[in-house]
Amino acid sequence: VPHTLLEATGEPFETVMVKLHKGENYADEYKAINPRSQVPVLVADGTVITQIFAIVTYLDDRFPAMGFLPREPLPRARALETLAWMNNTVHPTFTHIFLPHKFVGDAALFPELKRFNTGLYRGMLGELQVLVEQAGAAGLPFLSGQNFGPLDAYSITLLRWGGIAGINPDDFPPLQAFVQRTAQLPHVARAMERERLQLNMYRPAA
Ligand SMILES: N[C@@H](CCC(=O)N[C@@H](CS)C(=O)NCC(=O)O)C(=O)O
Repeated sequence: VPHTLLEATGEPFETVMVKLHKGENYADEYKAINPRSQVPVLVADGTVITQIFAIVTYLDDRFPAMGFLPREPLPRARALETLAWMNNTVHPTFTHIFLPHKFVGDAALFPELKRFNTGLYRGMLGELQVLVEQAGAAGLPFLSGQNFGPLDAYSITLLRWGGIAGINPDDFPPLQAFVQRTAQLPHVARAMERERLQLNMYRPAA
């Protein structure tokens, strides 16, 4: 999400790959940057910023001409409401599926934790699709208005993760169409290409 915003600004920035599956985020070198061992991290002017919410609101303040988030108080509150929901509800629901060991010690419970949270996650993608439909009905090209912003980038991430969780994106045609269109924006395509991210991760069960 932060990478797409940084790409959109056209300002130079450096990316660093942190391989979670190799535990690189638990190495001392990384913990010196973020003691919570999570990605993403933005180092701006020598200062570390963690948490997607803080990083994207910082980028919005730093590059106001991009209009990543609305400036008017009520539309801004509405956009931050959705951003908070994506970050504090939908994202951690996927974490239960992707990293179940963070939530329960007994590995025998992982399948049930994944199954239950996949059901919750599917419902949340349905909620996200309603937001996409409402923006479309209001004639807005993006989730928070006329400009691309973090809600649009997060939508790509969340539908893509649904595929990893075994949820077919074809089950959400309006959301999928929105995500496919947004992923083609040059700055989004550049960020995905650099990270070698494939948009559709869904593989039907054998
Ligand atoms: N609330 C955090 C969530 C970040 C997060 O969940 N990061 C995950 C990857 S999606 C991570 O680094 N997990 C590694 C771990 O916890 O071991 C944020 O907004 O930055």
